[in-house]
Amino acid sequence: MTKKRILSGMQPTNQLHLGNYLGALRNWVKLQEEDYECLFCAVDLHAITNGHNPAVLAKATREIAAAYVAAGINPDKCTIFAQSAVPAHTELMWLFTSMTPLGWLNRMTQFKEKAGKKRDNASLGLYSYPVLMAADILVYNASHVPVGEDQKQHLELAREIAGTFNHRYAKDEDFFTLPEPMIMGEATRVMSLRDGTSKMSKSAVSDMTRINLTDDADLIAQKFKKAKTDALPVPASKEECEDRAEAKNLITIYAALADKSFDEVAAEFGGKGFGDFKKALTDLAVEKLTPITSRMNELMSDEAEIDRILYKGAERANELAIPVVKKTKELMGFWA
Ligand code: AQP
Repeated sequence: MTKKRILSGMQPTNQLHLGNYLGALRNWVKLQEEDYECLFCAVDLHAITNGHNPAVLAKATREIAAAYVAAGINPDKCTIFAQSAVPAHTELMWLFTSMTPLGWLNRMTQFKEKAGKKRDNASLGLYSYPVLMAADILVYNASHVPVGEDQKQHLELAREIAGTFNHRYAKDEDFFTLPEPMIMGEATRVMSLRDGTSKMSKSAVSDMTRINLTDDADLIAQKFKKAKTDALPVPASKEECEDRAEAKNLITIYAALADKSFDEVAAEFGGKGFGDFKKALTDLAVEKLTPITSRMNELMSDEAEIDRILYKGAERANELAIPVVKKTKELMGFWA
């Protein structure tokens, strides 16, 4: 029987942060031990949709690959590659654009958030991002996509596109697998350290809003120390977190890093001052992240090794993706 297949990716837009790690990467490391074929890419084509710096794109792509390996993804077991090294993604995306009504894209909250008030200046790439994401997934017939909560809506769109294609061109047979989102762990949506109502994000202007995987112990301590909280003691339960988004976020982060439940951590620290809690949180984050950071730095000093991993990954990814696009075009009636 064919193995179930996982596809997921991260954008080389900036440094990876704790949200990317807890919401996605850490879960991938666990999943590679299960019965899945795993493909993990650096989604560099997505990274250009909101403006980018050509001088750092390749380096950021290598950094993503280095972060994957440093966090524990085994390149001999999983396929690690750059999205742009597999042209089938963009070809399939184009085929999908003609079966994606604008109304579906208009619902996407990520576009609304990223385009903000300057919607008319936002690129077509940013708007059509979810269609490319659908192609990223469907071109491998991935059965499961481990992502953070923020990507759930895009996954639903990928399922709608797959369903539309199957209905229109494949006589309702399951040519494209409808992918299942996998939203795992306590920290499915890590929030900004300065505003508990907005997501921790690579592209947020202030670096103090996030813990980067490349931050050293001093910087981690400084960022948690300055993280917004309130004048009350640490909440002792979820119920006490009402209107206390920042406190809830810090407990969630602690729970995810410690592999404990939210309730366990709230019971342990509830009623104490935030000073003590932030100190414990810093120690825990440093303990968990420092080995990843140093391994990442080590890997980044050996570019040739990262390129070897990316090259091998691209070969395998192309091998899987090219026949899918070929068959898609055949089903759509293209001259071959
Ligand atoms: N704050 C978060 N909490 C939990 N999971 C998160 N992810 C991102 N932010 C959080 C998950 O990380 C994976 C890779 O995300 P991405 O690189 O594709 O970009 P994104 O989702 O758009 O994340 P950012 O940090 O906000 O990037 P920018 O600012 O560059 O757009 C995904 O699985 C995502 O769910």
